[in-house]
Formats: sequence, C-alpha cells, structure tokens
Amino acid sequence: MAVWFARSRNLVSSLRHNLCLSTILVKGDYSHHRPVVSTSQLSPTVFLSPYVSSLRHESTAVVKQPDLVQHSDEEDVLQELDFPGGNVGCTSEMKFIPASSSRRIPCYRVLKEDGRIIPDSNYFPVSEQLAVRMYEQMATLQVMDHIFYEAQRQGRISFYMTSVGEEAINIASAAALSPEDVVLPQYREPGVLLWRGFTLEEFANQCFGNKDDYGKGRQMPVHYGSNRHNYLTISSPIATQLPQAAGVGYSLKMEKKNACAVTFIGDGGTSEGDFHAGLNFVAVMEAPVVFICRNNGWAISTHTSEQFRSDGIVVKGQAYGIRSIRVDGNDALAVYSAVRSAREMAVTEQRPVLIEAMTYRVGHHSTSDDSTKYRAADEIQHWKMSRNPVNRFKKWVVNNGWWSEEDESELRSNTRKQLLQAVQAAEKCDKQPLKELFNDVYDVKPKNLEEQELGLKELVERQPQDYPPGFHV
Ligand SMILES: Cc1ncc(C[n+]2csc(CCOP(=O)(O)OP(=O)(O)O)c2C)c(N)n1
Ligand SMILES: [Mg+2]
Repeated sequence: MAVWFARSRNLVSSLRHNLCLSTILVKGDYSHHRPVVSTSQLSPTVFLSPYVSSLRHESTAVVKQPDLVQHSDEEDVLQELDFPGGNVGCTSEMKFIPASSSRRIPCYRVLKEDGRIIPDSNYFPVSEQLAVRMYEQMATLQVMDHIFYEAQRQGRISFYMTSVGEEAINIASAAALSPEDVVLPQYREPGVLLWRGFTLEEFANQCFGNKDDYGKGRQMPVHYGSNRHNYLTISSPIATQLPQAAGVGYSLKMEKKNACAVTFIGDGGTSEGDFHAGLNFVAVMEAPVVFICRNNGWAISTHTSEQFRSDGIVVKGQAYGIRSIRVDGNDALAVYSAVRSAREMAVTEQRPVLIEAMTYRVGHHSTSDDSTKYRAADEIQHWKMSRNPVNRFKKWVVNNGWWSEEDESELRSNTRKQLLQAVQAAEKCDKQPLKELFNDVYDVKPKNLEEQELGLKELVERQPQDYPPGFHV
C-alpha cells in the first residue's frame, strides 16, 4: 500500500509506528522501495547498546548543542547520543538517506532574460557608474576573445581559450571583490584580471610569450598571472589551485587581513582529488576562502552527467560543511550579489563559502577542440543567442537609460583598434633569450639543468635551420 501524504511528516511517522505501515511514503521521499525489514520488526535496542543507553541522560543534559545536531526532518528522534563529533539524534527506523534531496537546489537569479528585474528580488543595488563599467568590461572581454581567437587561427599564437558565455561570471564576480582579495584562477577567468586593470597590451604580451611577458614566455598562452593584481599565475594541472587557496586563505587569517582568497574551478575540476582536499581543508581550518565553481556543462567533451551524480556542485559544499549557494551564472546582477555576500561572510566570519554558478561554455574548450563533434550546433546557438549573459545585462543597462547604441559602437571599435595595436606590438617584440628557460626555479642552478642548457645550446648550433635566424641560447 502506498499512500501519499503531502503535509504532516510527524503524522506519517506516528502512523508508521502505530499502524505498522512500512510503505507510507512522504511526498518527495526517494525511498520508494519496500524496506527490507518493517519498522515493527525492529527494536530500538538493536542500535543502542546498554552501555550507550546508560550515558544518554548525562550526554543530553550536559551539552545541548543544537547546531551540531542534525535532526532528520522526517523521523522522530528518540534521544541524542554523544559521539566524538557531537550529539546525534537516534531513530529506531532503519532508513538510508536518499542519494539526493527530492527537489534540486534552486538557482538564485535577479535578471530575467528580457533584462527586467524579477519583482521582490533580493540583491545589492548596482549604481549607474558600476553597471556601465561592468558592461564595458564584458564587451571588452568579448572583443579580446574574438581578436586573440582569430590570431590563433592565423597561426600567430599557438593556443587560446575563450570565455564566451561566461562573461558575467568573470566580470560580475570581479566587481564584487576587493582588490586585496587574492584570486587563484583556473583558466577561464581572464575577465577578473581585466577588471583589476591588467592591460590589453599585458594580455597580448603573455599570449605571444615575448620578453615583456611576466612569465618570460615559459608558459602556454592564457596562463596569465600578476603580482600587482593579486592574481596567481594559472597552472595547467586542473584543481591544484584549491589546496593552494586553502593555504592563502589561512595565511590571510593568521595575518588578520581584511581580505579573502577567491578560487575558481570548472565542473570538470571538481572530479579531481584536489577539489575535495581543498574544500575539506578550508572548512576545517575555517579559512576565508570563496570557491566559485563555473558549472558550464562540459569538461572538454565530457558532459556533467558523466562527471558526477550529485545535484551539481552546490551540495558538495554543504557536504564539507561549507555554506553554499547556486546562482544563475548568466545573470550579472545575481553573480554580483552572491559573490559580494560570500566575500563579506568569508571575511567577517572567517569561514569559507561556495558558489556554484550555472552557465554554458559557448566556445570550444580551446583552440585545440571542435565542440560540434560532441554536442549539437543548435544547442550552442541557443545559449549564444537566447541565453547570452552580455545581452541580458545590456538590456537592463539600456532600459535604465545608461547605455546607447552609439556608446556601444564607440566602445567596440576603440577596443578593437587598441587590441589590434597590442597584438602587432606584442608580435614584433623580442623574445626572452632561451637561457631564461633554465632560470628562476632554483636559486642556484642544479647540475642536471646546466647539462640540459648545454645540450640545447649544442642542438641549436648543430641544426640552425630549425630555429629563427639569429636565434641563440
Ligand atoms: C590534472 C589534469 N587533468 C586533465 C587535464 C586536461 N584538461 C584540461 S582542461 C580540462 C577540462 C576541465 O573542465 P572544467 O573544469 O569543467 O573547465 P572548463 O574548461 O569547462 O571551463 C581537462 C580535462 C589537466 N589540465 N589537468
Ligand atoms: Mg566545465
């Protein structure tokens, strides 16, 4: 017999006990299968040893720590038991918690697709000046992506990754942070660096790996980093930035800084062990770290359905004891408010916060990828046109009378010109001498590196035809 009760869970629970009905289901309960053993067959003593029972009164009387007690909202708790991790209510029902909650965690949003604000939204107001700057930076990021992508296609740079579809996460999160907050990026967050004042010339120098690149041309394009802007250099191995963020956050805490660490990760990155180590470390150390997960549906060609079976990432934050929120990553106002609140909580309460920003990777994973091989072209088109975060924010800014089509064309053509100049200058600029390849990692160069340096020098001298004219180590 399966009867659905939508209202009183206590009523259901007491009916179960009194009528010995093992299959009364609460609406939304995932345990649809018949229990192996009916509740009437089980005695509470199966679970409570006499030794534990004798401590019951003491434990509940001595410490009442409601925050530490996770009462199930469905079951009658018989009494509390004290375990090393705190008091736990106990139940005579053998019931596994469901694999996921009955309802998916909702997604916080403020702006509708038509650029109007959802009535009664709860968000931080954004001034005209801030809104215009946010929009300008989103548009600049679009132009930058376009020019560098084309430069790669023309063979002028070796590699590039766009942020197309994720402009709102990039810019709105950056706008909500303080410049002292230390950012540990994955790689699809150049907009944060743009917001902080990294110039288009600096972006171009890195992509061309010339002598003005802060990494001295030793990294792939898009692996930006800037001490001046508190933006740690991107490293290719996915998720290494999370345990590093734990260390950065903890050091900010020890130094009593009014700042937090902010680290970005993709949905795919959450499958790495470092994601879990980072979250747990930060939760336990109570470090001021904001985790921003860009859940864009894909990790190269791996869809999220092949990546995890949980309700996305937001529930993983909670599993580690981290306050978490799911937000519409294509809604700049929602991202701004969520990140600003998260940052405030992290700094004032000295605790981590996790944000799962739902979005879609409109571009290919990188210039080494062709995403039409594993996803439908009309799916990409849908997100590009109907769910475009830049267009949505623009509608709001235009509706407020803060932006016009003249402003738009002026901004785009100036940015384009500036970028083309930056690309040309970066391309002409000399590279670092090859010997720089062997510097900076060690204070004193070890013998094996000296040998490799000598070996490379000999190779260049032996086969000069394989290297540009005048090239030497
Ligand atoms: C440890 C490690 N494994 C694999 C890779 C290869 N790799 C580079 S990006 C990527 C996908 C990451 O996807 P996601 O985290 O969702 O970020 P997105 O590209 O979607 O922004 C993979 C598997 C890597 N760089 N490092
Ligand atoms: Mg992804």
